[in-house]
Amino acid sequence: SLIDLSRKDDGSRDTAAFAHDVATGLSLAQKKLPSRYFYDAKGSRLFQQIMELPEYYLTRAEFEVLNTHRQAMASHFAAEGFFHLVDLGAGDALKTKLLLRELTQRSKDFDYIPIDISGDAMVQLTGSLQEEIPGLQVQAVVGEYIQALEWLHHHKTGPKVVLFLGSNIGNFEPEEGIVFLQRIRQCLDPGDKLLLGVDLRKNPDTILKAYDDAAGITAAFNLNLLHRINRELGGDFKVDQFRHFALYDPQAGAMKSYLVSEEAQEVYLKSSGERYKFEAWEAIHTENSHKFTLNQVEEMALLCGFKVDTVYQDKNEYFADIVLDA
Ligand code: AVI
Repeated sequence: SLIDLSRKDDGSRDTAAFAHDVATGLSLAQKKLPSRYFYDAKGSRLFQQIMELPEYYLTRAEFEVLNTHRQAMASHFAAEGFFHLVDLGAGDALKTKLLLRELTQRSKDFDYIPIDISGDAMVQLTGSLQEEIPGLQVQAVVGEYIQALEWLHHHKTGPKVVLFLGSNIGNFEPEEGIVFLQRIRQCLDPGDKLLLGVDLRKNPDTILKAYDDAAGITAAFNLNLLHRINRELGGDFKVDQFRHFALYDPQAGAMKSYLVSEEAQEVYLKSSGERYKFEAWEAIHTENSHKFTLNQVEEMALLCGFKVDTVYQDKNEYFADIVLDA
């Protein structure tokens, strides 16, 4: 079964919020668009391809963390009887399946609640889990993180283990990330746990290449946002006049992505009835992906009412999955 929080009562999706955010972002002196709008059906497929790129080390590194430490994690989570395993931004749950298999082999004393903004992804995941792990109790939820957390708070009592994997926390600005972790904490009781995946600081060359791959998949992923605006908001972006540009700031630990206009041009948006002017080489900021130190995570956790319990890492120490206790 699937709960869709992203549909309004009449069944339509919320394009009003998208239209509002795009109009606001394109009106700023330094233009920006929120990265959460990357993930329409096409964008979600491109992100799947990114996760298979040789340069995008994050997914492989986290897979190694979970594969190496799945037994320890499962013992940790399943120690005290029934619990809800909540997966924020589950996607295809390729990594979570390692844990799910480990947990089902031990006991069936949990249910799995994958949450994702992509409805397509949740339909596919529910299907694949029925085949691969029959008997697993699954309740998929389609919605934004905050929406989903509120739903969780009202509908699921009992112990919870929340997974927030894939360094999704890195796509928040630091202050927003803290507010977000505080909201997760408000939905949890003492004894509940959060498994937080974070991409760690490393050689800047390695990081930069992960966001500027040779095959141009990340560029297509970034540019797809303009196609989406054209399609859903009646925009007339000439997408081939924009290019993907990525840079890494090693002091801030911030990977930054932009779409740069190669020409002076104007773009019209039907949804707002406005024209937006671009100078030649003017950029739209589209995404930050923050890289962390373990000390930063510890500080952040404390600020949000969590305590670091266990840090699991891969051999290269590229990535960490950290158990935080509520
Ligand atoms: C989803 N998120 C953690 C990815 C990241 O690494 O920031 C999104 C992404 N953007 C470009 N490549 C991947």
